[in-house]
Parts: sequence; C-alpha cells; structure tokens
Amino acid sequence: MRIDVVTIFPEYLAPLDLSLLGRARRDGLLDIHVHDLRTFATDRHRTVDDSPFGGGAGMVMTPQPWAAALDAVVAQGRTASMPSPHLLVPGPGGVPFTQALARRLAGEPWLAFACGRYEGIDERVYEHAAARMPVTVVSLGDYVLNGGEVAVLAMVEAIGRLLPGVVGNAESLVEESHEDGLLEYPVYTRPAVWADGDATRAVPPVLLSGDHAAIAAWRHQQRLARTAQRRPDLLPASAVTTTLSQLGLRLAVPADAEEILVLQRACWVPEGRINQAWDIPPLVETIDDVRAGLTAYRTWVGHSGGRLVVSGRARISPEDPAVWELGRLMVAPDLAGRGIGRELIAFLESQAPDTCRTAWMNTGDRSERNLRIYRKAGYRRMRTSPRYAGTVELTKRLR
Ligand code: 6GU
Repeated sequence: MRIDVVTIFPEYLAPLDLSLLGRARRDGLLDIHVHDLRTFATDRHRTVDDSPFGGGAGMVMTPQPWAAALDAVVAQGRTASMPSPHLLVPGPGGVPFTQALARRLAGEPWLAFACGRYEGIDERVYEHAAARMPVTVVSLGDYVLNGGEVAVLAMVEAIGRLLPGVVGNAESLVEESHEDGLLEYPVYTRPAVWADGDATRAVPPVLLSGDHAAIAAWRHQQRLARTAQRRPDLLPASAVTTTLSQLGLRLAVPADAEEILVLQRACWVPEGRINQAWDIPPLVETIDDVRAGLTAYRTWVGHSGGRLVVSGRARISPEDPAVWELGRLMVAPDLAGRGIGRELIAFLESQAPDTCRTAWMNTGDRSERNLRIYRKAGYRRMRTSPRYAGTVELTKRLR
C-alpha cells in the first residue's frame, strides 16, 4: 500500500519509522511518503494561511499550496493501475473512523492524508481534490485536536496493521475489541497468585481449569458485561436493559413526539392483530394527535441504547378529580418479559397527586397479556359498561 501525507510538520510523522509499521516500511509492505506543504507555497515567506473571509477567529489554510501539493502527490504516485489516491482529511467534523472503515481502507492500494491546522482548509481545496480523487473527511472522535497529524498516526497504525504480513500473528487480529462488536475480555499471565503488597490477587480460577468450553463461556460473559458497562451503545437495548431504573425516565418534551408515535405503533400492532381491528386509536393517531396528548397528559419516556423504549402517561380524570387516569403504557417489544411494564405502572401510580384515591386504565377485552399484567398489579374490572366497545376498564384503589 502506498500512503502519502501532506503536512506543515513532517517531523510529527517520524514515529511511522518505529515498531511494526517501521518494519513494514523497511520490508516494502508500506510505502509511506511525507510531504512538507510549505515547499509548495510560491511566495517569499512560504505562507500557507490567511485570515477568514467573513471574520471569525484564527487562520484558514490557503488553497494554492494545497492544490499544488495534491497535484504533485498524484503526479508522483500515479500508475496505470492506480490513477489517484483516496484522499482522507482528518478533522473533528468528519465521518467516524471505525474498525470497519479501517478494514475498508486497508483494501485500497493508495491513500493520501491532508493534515489541516488552524481553523481548517479553504473549502475550495475539497472541490479541487474531489474533481480528481475520492475524498473523505474522517474524525477519530468527538474532541478537538490541534491538527490532523496525530490522527494520521492513529489511522495509519489502525489501517497498516490490517495489511497481510504487518502483524505476525493473524489470530490476534481476529480476537480483538471491535472486530465483532464486543469489547475484549480481560487477560492474565503468571503468577497465578500475585502478592501485591498487602493485597493478594489471584487469576480467575476458570482460566486454570483446563476446561476450554468453560473458559470460552466465561470470556464471552466478560465481554458482554464489559461492553454493557463501558459501551452500552454497542449493544442492542435488549442486552443492556433489565429494569426501569436503568432507563432514567423523564417527562416527555414535544421533540419526543415522533419517537413516541413509532413506539406506539410497534406496541399496538399486536393489539390490532388480536382484535382484527386496525382502526384502534393508538394505531391511527397522527403526529399531531401525539403532540396534543403531550399537553393533555403528563407523559414520561425512557431510553436505552439511544432509542426511546418506554413511555406512559397519566392525568387527573377530567370527569372525576379523585381518579388518576393511566394510559399509553408502552414497552418496546424487544424488552418484553422483563417486568418493565409492571415497574412502569408502579411509577405512574407513584406520580398520582394525594387528591386521587383510585387509578384507572382501559385495554382491549381480548388483550390477555395486558389483562394479566394489570391484574397482577392489583387492577380489577369495573362492573359498569365500558365507554368504548371491545375494551375493558380497570381500577385500583391507591389510598
Ligand atoms: Cl481526525 N483531526 C483533528 N484535527 N481533530 C480531531 C480529529 C481529527 N478527530 C477528533 N478530533
């Protein structure tokens, strides 16, 4: 693989001569060329920056040296089979640099990196480059570095080590954090029992058992637990969430309406199927109906893995101020069976004002599952006939 790096600090890239990447360069697996942007500036002072049009802080890198440098890189490196590199521009505003992206880039024959400094590179440089080669702005994460050089060191290492022959043990490339969406399990070596001053620290016994199936199962458990603890965003909500308290319920705001509507449809489709009725209100409501509901009721929402997965609402009955009316109790179908619905009911009851003596709700009269949950929560069928055909009304004494 050929890699070109354009920078005003070529010395920053010196570590690419060390360790595994250094050896890969000497072995000819990696052909890295570092270029000093200033040598492409034509003025007497080798200027590469100027103040921004429209005002604002800092300096902007000027287009002329960049265009000349990128043209020179292409002219120097092009071959019949490699007409141009894939240009990567490190910056906090880019697409996330992930293991998956590293793997895709490791399959390309020629990469070029353009290291910006100051407040960025004149936007027309991107247009100049895009007319000649594929261009991708990439970010290491949600924080700001002073320039792209350190990011290039990280990216070249992540990409380079995936090239055949760069890392000796190919297996160590597979058994790694992020290769299959989970973090790595903890590792231990001798001594089996370490006298650490006042403490005695032993290796988990399963690792000394010789039982390879048990070791694999333990390691998998450790990976799941670590991922849930440190990177819950990598796991599906169903693997992270077991209780309502993990969801951090909060009062809904108007911006939640869209996601509430999605959850509502997901939760009531099974009801529609049971009742062979697709005109039940939660299925036909529009986004405006949901928004109106947010003003008429107090609605709570809970999130897991970046998704809205739980919601419920309540109000003082407009007909009887002693009645606390619950409704739209929803738990995402993939979180069913964890008792979250039961916890949600208890939470909504706990929000009742002291003036409410009973809680009230209704559900479809064929909704066995709901009826079972509500019965367990202490709700009983009212003897009066229900307001809506096909529904039952349920109450519970609160105080
Ligand atoms: Cl790739 N470059 C710069 N300059 N800052 C960053 C970054 C990259 N990723 C996060 N912050």
